Amino acid sequence: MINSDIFIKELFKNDISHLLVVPCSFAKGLINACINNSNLIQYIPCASEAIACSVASGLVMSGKKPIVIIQSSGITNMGSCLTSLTNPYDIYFPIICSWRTYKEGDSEIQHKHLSINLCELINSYGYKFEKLNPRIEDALNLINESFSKKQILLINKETFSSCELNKMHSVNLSEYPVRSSYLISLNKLINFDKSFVCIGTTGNTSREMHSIMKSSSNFYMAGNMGGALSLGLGSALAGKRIIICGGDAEFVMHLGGLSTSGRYSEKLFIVYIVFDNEVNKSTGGQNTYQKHINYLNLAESCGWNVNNKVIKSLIDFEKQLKFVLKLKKGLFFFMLNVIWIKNSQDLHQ
Ligand SMILES: Cc1ncc(C[n+]2csc(CCOP(=O)(O)OP(=O)(O)O)c2C)c(N)n1
Repeated sequence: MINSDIFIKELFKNDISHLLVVPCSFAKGLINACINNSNLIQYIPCASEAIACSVASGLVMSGKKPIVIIQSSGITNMGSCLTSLTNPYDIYFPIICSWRTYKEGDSEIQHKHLSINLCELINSYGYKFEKLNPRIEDALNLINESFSKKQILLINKETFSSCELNKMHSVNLSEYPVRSSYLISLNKLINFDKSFVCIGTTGNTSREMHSIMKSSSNFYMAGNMGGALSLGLGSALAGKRIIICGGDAEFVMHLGGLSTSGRYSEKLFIVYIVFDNEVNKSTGGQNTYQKHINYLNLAESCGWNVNNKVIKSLIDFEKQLKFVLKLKKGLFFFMLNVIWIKNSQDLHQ
């Protein structure tokens, strides 16, 4: 096992300049160590793996030494960047990728295919793969040679030691309601009305919905991060009344879904509820660092009807939702501040 804190300091000594990250719980220790030491190496949270890869390319082209950290489920998102930018233009940088395993009944379905086919996929992108050796010197060698070799460095759950995030970097949302209380209230308001289909985004939102909202016509998506809104758009185009519940990190991964759906504001019924807990709770609680985003303005400018403020209480939520659920058509965007419960039983991804 590599000591995450020591490793970050060694990376700094090796002139690594930036870590571009879409979190995975396997890399949580390394990510936390990087955030704790962001005075040494700049931590760049990325909305998607495609973005991480393009930003890293720009950094390399400008003389910097970045490292990308992602989860195997996100390697497909990088495909275009790898095959049409880094490969043809010979741009090299280390990509650390957690290799998610799959065990029937114990793992999320999203990991099934790549648990077997990851290496083949990497090769098909024109890359080689190496397992990141748990000896620090070997790992550093692999990192350094990745600046002149197209290779992806695979890690498992045990590669990096855990590392607590310093208090100054953790998020405190204690004054907000818990997400599950909103979901209970949503379930009550739709009252088993089968004309509504609720869709949950990957991670803890779907898991909570599954335990709170049992309706079999709902769909709780474990995977396809960033795609819940577009999935809902498809069902709405087919005539369904859609309610999407999702996280703030999921929301930004494929933001284009907002502009595509906005075109149909007069014709379809979709309610999109974003639960902003300011973190990637499902992968270990890393801050999303998205305070700069005005979600409501963004949705409005894409053609969605928005509340004029972020919802912070259950009473407000129920009042607004009751009104909207009576309507026949329209795209309605709700932004809610929620807290996550630290000790809830969740399966980190
Ligand atoms: C393409 C892809 N990249 C990364 C992941 C790993 N992942 C799963 S859930 C998640 C974070 C979700 O955060 P958010 O949407 O804010 O919801 P929360 O977990 O906070 O409830 C990440 C990064 C993934 N499943 N798929």
